[in-house]
Amino acid sequence: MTKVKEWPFGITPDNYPEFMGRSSEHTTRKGKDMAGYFQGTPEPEKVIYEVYEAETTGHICMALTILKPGKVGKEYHMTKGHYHEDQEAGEIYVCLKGKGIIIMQTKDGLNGEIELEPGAVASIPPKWAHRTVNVGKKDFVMLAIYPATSGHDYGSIEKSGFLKRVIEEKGKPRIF
Ligand code: PAN
Ligand code: ZN
Repeated sequence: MTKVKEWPFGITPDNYPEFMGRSSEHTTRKGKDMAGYFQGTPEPEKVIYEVYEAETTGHICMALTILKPGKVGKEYHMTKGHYHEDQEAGEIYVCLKGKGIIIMQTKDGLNGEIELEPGAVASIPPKWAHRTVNVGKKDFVMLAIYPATSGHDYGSIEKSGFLKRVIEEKGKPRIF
């Protein structure tokens, strides 16, 4: 990742667009970028989520994810999900806006989930794959903080998916 000039700053649910403007990488994931991830087929041009990343402080990266509300069939919008290439790299998520669920798993078959609402912080241990799901009606906005050396391994999830999916049933999220 390209290094941006370090600057002292605070991020709040209101001023996060400032971080978007100063980040060094911006990724937009549309339906066509996520073929095979959902049970159904997403509309190709529909934006599912955006990520703004920067190596901000020393060897720490920050990434802001804006996950749009919506579903593909009954399945809520979600990120691709990944393991970290560095097996020792954990991660902290801080929820700024919206309502989400992180689903997590290990290669040994353990799995778990954490619900996120504004102000909630989640700790993702090393070796746990993680995916974020927007189960609310508005944008889900969260900040991820992780070692700059983490790296992202998308391959195993792209191939085998997660053990669990999050769908809407009778107006509520159900994990199965
Ligand atoms: C996050 C994720 C971000 C997008 O910053 O990278 O939410 O999800 P995917 O990378 O799975 O598409 C993070 O976990 N960084 O390590
Ligand atoms: Zn991660």
